[in-house]
Amino acid sequence: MRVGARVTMVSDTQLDRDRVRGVMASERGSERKRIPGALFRNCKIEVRPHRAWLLLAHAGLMVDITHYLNDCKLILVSNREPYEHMRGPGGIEIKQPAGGLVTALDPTMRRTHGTWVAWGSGTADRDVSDETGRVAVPPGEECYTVRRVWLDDADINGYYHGFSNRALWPLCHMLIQHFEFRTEYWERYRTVNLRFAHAVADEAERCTGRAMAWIQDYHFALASEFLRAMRPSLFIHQFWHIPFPPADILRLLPAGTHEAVLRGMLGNDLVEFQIDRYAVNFLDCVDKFVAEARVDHVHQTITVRDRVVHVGAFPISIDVERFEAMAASDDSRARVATLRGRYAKGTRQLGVCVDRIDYTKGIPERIRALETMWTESPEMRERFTFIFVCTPSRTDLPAYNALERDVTQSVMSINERFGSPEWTPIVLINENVDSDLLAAVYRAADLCIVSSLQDGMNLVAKEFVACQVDERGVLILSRFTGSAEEIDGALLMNPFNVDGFVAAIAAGLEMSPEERKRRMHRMRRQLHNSTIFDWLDSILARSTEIMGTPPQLHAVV
Ligand code: ADQ
Repeated sequence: MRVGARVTMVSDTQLDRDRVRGVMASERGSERKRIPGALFRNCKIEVRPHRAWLLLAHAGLMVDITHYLNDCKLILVSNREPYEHMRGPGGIEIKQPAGGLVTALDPTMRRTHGTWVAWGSGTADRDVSDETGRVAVPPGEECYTVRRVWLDDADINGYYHGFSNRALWPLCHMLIQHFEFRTEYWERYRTVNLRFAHAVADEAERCTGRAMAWIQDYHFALASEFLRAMRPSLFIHQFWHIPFPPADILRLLPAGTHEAVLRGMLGNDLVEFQIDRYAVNFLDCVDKFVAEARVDHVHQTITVRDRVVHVGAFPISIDVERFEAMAASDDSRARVATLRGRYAKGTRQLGVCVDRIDYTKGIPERIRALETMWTESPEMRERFTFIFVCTPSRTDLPAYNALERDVTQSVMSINERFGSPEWTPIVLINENVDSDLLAAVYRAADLCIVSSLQDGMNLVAKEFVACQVDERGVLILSRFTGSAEEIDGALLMNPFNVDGFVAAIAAGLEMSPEERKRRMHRMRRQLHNSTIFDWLDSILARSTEIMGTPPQLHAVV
């Protein structure tokens, strides 16, 4: 815990205590949650026409996509692993990262007995894995395999902190002032991608029937091409979670490198993006930089030599019913009362924002808008309190540390300048909070601001909508998020335009209860038709269509 910064903090344990001044905590190790023991036991099964099978577990509704896979083994590839073995005081502990991807894919992996290939990042991972890095999970049930790929410090620096996070991440978000290319990063990225491709090829080799590899994200732009060379007939597809930039930005990568990234991605049979704009950028880049590729912009396909690569938009979402249930619980209701009693007494409103501290999320821009509003319109002071739930992220990179310091200092100075004994303008929760508390904060809020400068999708916007069970909140959403192209009912704004940003906050605060309800109701209805399980379903449906194997519905007992 770091002590010293003069800001106001509230955390789960402090909710029921008085406000604490002068302390800020940061629990860096807490980004992962422990596995709830019997989470997936006692599953009951139900059929839904035109959609996949659903597993009703007490964790919420989960889609079962086994009918798409039939006898086809799913080999999933991601940088982070679904289970991490850690050395703890009482022996080896198992942790599971919080997040939508694991929530959606873990049940699928359990039922299909697939293999999840990922970086073995846990301190005790090697102790429990066999000589090829394989371990059966989840503990006590052992129904699928995690295949760990080992990375040393130089690999992590070059592949992960280097090319992935200092080069591709800023470039794809078009924030080129943060772009940093080193040959060493690139070489490590290639080596690690090759190592992952070998691990996947070996897993495909081990299975007697067909296999499908599904690669996640920008950490593996080259893996598909390597894998294609090793296993030409394997069905390979990739979901790209972040934006894909236009050609003029991609070519900031040195000559040879940007073409290599595109050729790498063309190793896939299907490349999935969050929204159509990113898919279009990818097609344009391939058109410009890959001489041997023929691009069909209408059908969104690319022919390279004798192969056809399909491209499409598949917007990711959240486990809507899980968030809704958390927000509607008795615990949540009690927390909402506490939060509103403390921060939104009388006519005062409560705003919230939730982010990893990342320069793509527009946090300084948001602080600047609030500061401008409170400076230029003193009558807006005391009208609302803002809760910032900001979790430190990628703290090994200097740009992220600098941003965290900057955010803390700006919040302190705003609180000192505008605050009063009765009012703290910004309450900073500088830690990773558990999802139950998050759901209560979302429910309690009258206003949620998502101000990303660029964002592939942004799940916070969707979580806020899911948790607004009272339908009283307004969503102020950056135009530059994937969510803005999906959600109809938010107040859209441009975070670079401070006056427009201030006007959007003012409009949100002034909006009538009827108008808020109308918009929120519409957004909630949309969200229910587009959950993370619909996302999974549509990707697998498209994959099997391309593979030429229509799904077979069969009873699951
Ligand atoms: P991220 O950049 O991580 O994901 P986002 O979609 O906003 O961005 O998801 C962040 C998640 O972390 C949310 O579930 C949020 O609740 C959680 N979170 C953030 N701060 C937290 C805190 N302090 N405490 C607890 N939880 C916190 C990338 C892309 C996105 C894309 C996702 C999924 O950058 O554009 O939406 O992948 O594809």
